[in-house]
Formats: sequence, structure tokens, C-alpha cells
Amino acid sequence: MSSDDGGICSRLTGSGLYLVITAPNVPHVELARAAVKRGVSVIQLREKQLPDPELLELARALRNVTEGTRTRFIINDRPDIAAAVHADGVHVGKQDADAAVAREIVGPNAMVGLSVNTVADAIAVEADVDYFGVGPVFPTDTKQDADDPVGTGRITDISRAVPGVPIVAIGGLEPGNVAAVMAAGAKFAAVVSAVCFADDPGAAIDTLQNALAPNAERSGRG
Ligand code: TZP
Ligand code: MG
Repeated sequence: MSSDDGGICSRLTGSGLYLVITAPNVPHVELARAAVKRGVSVIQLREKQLPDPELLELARALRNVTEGTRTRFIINDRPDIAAAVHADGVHVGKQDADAAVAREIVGPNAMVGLSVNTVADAIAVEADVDYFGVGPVFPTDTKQDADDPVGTGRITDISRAVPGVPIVAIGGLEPGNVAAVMAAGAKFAAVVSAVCFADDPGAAIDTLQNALAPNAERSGRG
């Protein structure tokens, strides 16, 4: 929070693939290594069922894999765990910690991402967050309690209303539609099942990144 205008300076810069790791087909650390090797922009650890000691251990392991690389590491839901392992940030939803509370816990140098689905919500929290998660964009089976799909039009509406905050699009994204969400105004395409539930997650990352190019900047090899 040391930018000249007094605002948040840690906004999620660049663009590319944002991998949300939830119950992957391969061990979490193996998947994280494959993602870092391929220059995936962001890895988010999203495991809602794990007891705290296991979540903390996993968070530490993924921090180690991403440390010193250009792949940023975000923890879902838990600013306390993000702070404990010095993650690059935390992602919260409306039902989780308030963005301002999350900010207090992770500190001024870590990112706070917040799920928003309307222009009004985005405008209301603009000053407190480093990126918006918008979705589900398309139907998804991965999040049972997801809102109705918002479509690519909502990405465009929010990106025009709040141009200073990057949008991470999520929900039902796969190689055939990631270019469309980027064209609509998203900076990042976030996926769970397209990679975590793939038989060959490394190949799935390659396919998504090829589909994103030339809309995205890769983070380079870690
Ligand atoms: N938030 C909105 S939709 C979603 C989350 C976590 C799940 C996205 O999963 P998938 O498998 O990429 O559709
Ligand atoms: Mg949440």
C-alpha cells in the first residue's frame, strides 16, 4: 500500500493461466511443480475439507515450490494460513473474511482477491482488493453452491466499470472458451477441473496455455 496515490500496489499484474488446485488427480506438489515449470501465472490452493494441520503443511509445501519463481501463490478462504506461510495472497468470497479484514491479516504487501459477480459489488470494494474473481462464467459441476452463470458479458461490464482491477474469470473454462473470456476483458483464466481432473495435467496446462496465447503473457520458467 505504498503507491504514490496511497492505493494498493500489489495488484495482480500480467495475464495468463490461474490454476486453482482442488482435489487433483496427482499429488498437489507434483501438480504445482508441473505448473511452475510451464510458467503458469498463479496457483491457488483451494482445499476446503482438510484439517488445519494438513492444510498448513500443504500450503508450506506449495510455498516452497513457488518461492523464487514467477508463479504467484494464493490461498483460498484462509488469510491466517496465507500469512503463516507468507503466500503471495489470499482469495476470499463474500461468505469468507471481509476483504478489509483479510487485508489486515495478510498485510499490505500480499494480494487480496475477492469474488464479485455484479458491477455494483465491484465498485463497492474496488479500493480494498487486488483482483476480482468473476464467475461462474459458464456452467460448472465443480462448485456445488455456485451462483447462476454470468456469461462473458458480465466480465466486460465489470472490466469497463472498474478498469483498474484485473479480473480472474472462473467457471466452466476449458481450451475452447478461454480466448473468449480474455477477449471479453478478463486478465486471467482460472480453472479447476480442466487441469486437476485431467489424466495428464501437464498436457492439459499446455493445451490451455496454447489456447490463451496470444492473449496472455506467460510467467516464464520458474
Ligand atoms: N468459483 C466459481 S466457479 C468455481 C469456483 C471455485 C469452480 C470452477 O471449476 P471448473 O472446474 O474450472 O469449472
Ligand atoms: Mg471462499
